[in-house]
Parts: sequence; C-alpha cells; structure tokens
Amino acid sequence: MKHLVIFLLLFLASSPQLAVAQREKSKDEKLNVLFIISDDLTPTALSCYGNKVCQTPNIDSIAARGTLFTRAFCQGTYCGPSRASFLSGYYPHATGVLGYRSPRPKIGDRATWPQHFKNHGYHTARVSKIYHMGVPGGIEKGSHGADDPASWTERFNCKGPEWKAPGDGETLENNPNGKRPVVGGNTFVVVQADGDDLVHSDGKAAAKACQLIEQHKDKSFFIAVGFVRPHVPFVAPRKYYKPFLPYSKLELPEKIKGDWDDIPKPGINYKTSKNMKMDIRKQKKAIGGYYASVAYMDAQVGKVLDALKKSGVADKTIVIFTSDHGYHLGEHDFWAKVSLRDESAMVPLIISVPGKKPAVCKSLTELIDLYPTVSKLCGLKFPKRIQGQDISKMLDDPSHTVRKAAFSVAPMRRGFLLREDQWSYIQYNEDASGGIELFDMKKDPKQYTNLANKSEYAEVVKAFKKKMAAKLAEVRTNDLGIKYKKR
Ligand SMILES: [Ca+2]
Repeated sequence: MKHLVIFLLLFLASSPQLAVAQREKSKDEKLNVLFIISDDLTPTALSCYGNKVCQTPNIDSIAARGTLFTRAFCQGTYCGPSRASFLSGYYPHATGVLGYRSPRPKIGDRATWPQHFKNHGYHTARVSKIYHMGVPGGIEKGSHGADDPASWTERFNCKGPEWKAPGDGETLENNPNGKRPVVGGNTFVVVQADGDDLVHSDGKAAAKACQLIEQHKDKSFFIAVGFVRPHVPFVAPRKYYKPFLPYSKLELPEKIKGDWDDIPKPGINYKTSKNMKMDIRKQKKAIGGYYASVAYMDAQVGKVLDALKKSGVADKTIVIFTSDHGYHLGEHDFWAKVSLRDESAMVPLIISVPGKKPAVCKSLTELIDLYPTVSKLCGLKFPKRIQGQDISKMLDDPSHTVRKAAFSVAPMRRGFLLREDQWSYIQYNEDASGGIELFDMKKDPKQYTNLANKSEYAEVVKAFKKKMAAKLAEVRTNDLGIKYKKR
C-alpha cells in the first residue's frame, strides 16, 4: 500500500497537468512591491530610529516586521540627483544628473528600476512624487515634474494647496520683524491647517494608493507612493500639532561655541539659523512643524498599510519605506538638506519581505542598492550595467556587508562624501581645493571636531583623497558613453 502511494505521487508529480498547475502557482507567488518614499525625511525624526518626541507608529510597524537599516545613505543630498540616481541605477556623476531633471536623456532606452519590473510583467503605478517634482510649486499645479513616463503603466499626481491651505500660517525664514506673509517656494513656513487629511496632497496620495492596491491585487504590482511631507512648507491638519505644543517645550540640538571655526566655507550649510534669521522661538517652531508633518505623513502610511492588509496580498508583498535624503533640524545651527553630515546624507530605510524575520542591520547601504536588491528578491535578473549592490543577503543575515564605504554627493556645494565605519570624509571640489572635513565617527558621532587639518591625521586624509579619486573613476566607468567634465 505504502509503495502504491509513493508510485501514485511520483506519477502525479510527472503529469503535465500538475506541472502547469505548479507553474501557475509560482507565477501567483511572484512578490509584489509597495514602495513608499517620503520627501526630506531624516531618520532621526522617526520613533523606530530612536526619536522620543515624534511618534511614528505606522512606519514603526513596517520596522517591526522588516529589516531596519541604520546606516543607509542617499547618493545626492537633495531631491533631483538622489531620485534620478536610485531610479536609474546610476550614480549622479555617472549620468551627470546633478540637478532637477529626469535621467532619461542620459540613459537612453536602458530600463529604470520600475521599468525593469514593468518589462517583466508587473503593473507599475506611480502615485505623486517619485522622480523629482517641485514642492510646493509642482504640487500646487498637480503636474508631472521631472517624471519618466516609460517607467510606469499608469501615473497619478496629487494636487494640494500647500502653503495656501487655510489655517494659521507663519513664515519662519527671513522674517525677523514678523511682517513677512506666508509664502511659497523652498521656504520654512508652518501652517496649522483647517480641515482633514484629504485637503492635502499626501492624504490624496494615500487614498489613491489604497484604491490601486485593491484594484490590482490579483496581478503582480509595483506600486510607488510618494509623500511630499515633511518637505517644506510644514503643513498638516491641526490635530497633528497637538503633541508638539507649546513649541517652547521642544528641545534644540546642543549649540557648541565656535562650532563652525574648523570647517571650510562650503561645509557651512546653505540654510543656517543665522542666514535664515531664526531666533530660538522660530527654531523650535520649525522642529514642531516638521514633526507635525512627519506625524501626518505617518498616518497616511498607516492607511496604505491597512489597505494592503485588507487586500489579502500582504503576505506576498514586499514593503519598502525610505526618503530621498535626510535633513538637519538645527544640528550645528544647520537646517534642511544639502549638507553631507550624517543627519542630511543618511536616510531611513526599512525593507519588509514576507517570511523573513525582523532585524536591525548596521551595514553600510546606499539607496542605489534598491534596484538590484528588490529585483533579486522578486526573482528578476538585474542588468550588470547598474551600479548598486545586491544587499538581499542582509535580510537573512544582518551582519552581511557589501561595501566598506558609502558614497554621496552634494553637487550644489561640489561636495563628495565617503562614509566608512570609523570615518566621515568630505571634500569640496574633485581636487579637494574647496576644503576637507574629517570626523572620527567613533569618538565624535555628532561631528563637532574637524580633524582634516591636524598633522596626525595627514595620512588618513591622504588615503581618503586617493579613495575618493578611485570612487569617482569607478562611477564614471560605465556603459553610458558620456564624456565627463571635471567639476
Ligand atoms: Ca527631497
């Protein structure tokens, strides 16, 4: 009898019907991708990264199921170059996309990350800002920005009132006498807005994402959801401000006398408490407005996660949460992005894969790793020409490493960063003629003491100059056929 059962099982396993059924099963089991990206979000503002004041329960819930990367770096410290890089799979200095343009003219018909999935039968959908879009200008218009149509099966923009939202608004930047009205542009403005979540772009983006998950749950999907908060203007419905009021109770980062004295001019960030003319009250309000925007964005993430749960396909969907770069919230009296210090160059990165254990991974990673990694996780071969590394093994073994240094650039400052385990090395200009910063990240994790001009570190600096030149040469060795000018 036992032998008969084994015979029957063997017979069934070799039958063509069963083979077809197995193929169909494996097709059904292709993992979906839900990619959520916030704009200008520093990891230090999230409770899963240790913030005690700003609570982000929904983003934390992704971390509770997935791998939280504590040392993930963007490749460009503002929207345009960062997004063009991880979406195309090339470093900013490979494509030369150092500003606010689509990478398409530089990559020709080579597939971008979402397009690679589209080419493999995925339904790829873009909701709001994935490639660069001007915030607030582009969001007020509801336009496509520097999008790449070939990446998507369908795409949706989410118009919002931004700084014009009715409510109590104040311009914090360059407004010492308080007479400056609430304005648009890349300006620190806080608006405690009237009305509910759906008044704003991110509320609309969450609603659209929920609808798309339900609509496409029966096929393989790659849904990319872009939230524009906490990018300025800091606008959120009133209720999200409550935990941060009065603003006077919020704490500012420690201010050290003479903090700027040992750093080269381009190392002083483009926005500072000084040049923005923000007194202590305004600095605290900026943090409160930023946190309220984060809390609002986190609530929208929660809606999307609920829709995924309800759809019944959560157990076959990879969820990724990240940002395009970090942000200063007053450290060294710096504000916003662009700087190559950790607060600005690091991004939150959480990857949750069904069936894998939650973990915290301290290995150095880069946003450019998403293209090869997520391809690998979904069983797609990725093109050799792309420049990121496959970090998928880190999701099984968080001690796995693929690189000794993370690389990032701040083209606005002609700045270049190599961030190693022990050192943060920053130089300005390709020949370092604009100055150098070197921080010992073990002894000085908040980067207060620049060691670059101390004679005892001359060898370390010399070695980094060499490593930087080699990294740039490596980046420019690619299949794009571009002639590079030194900047
Ligand atoms: Ca951004």
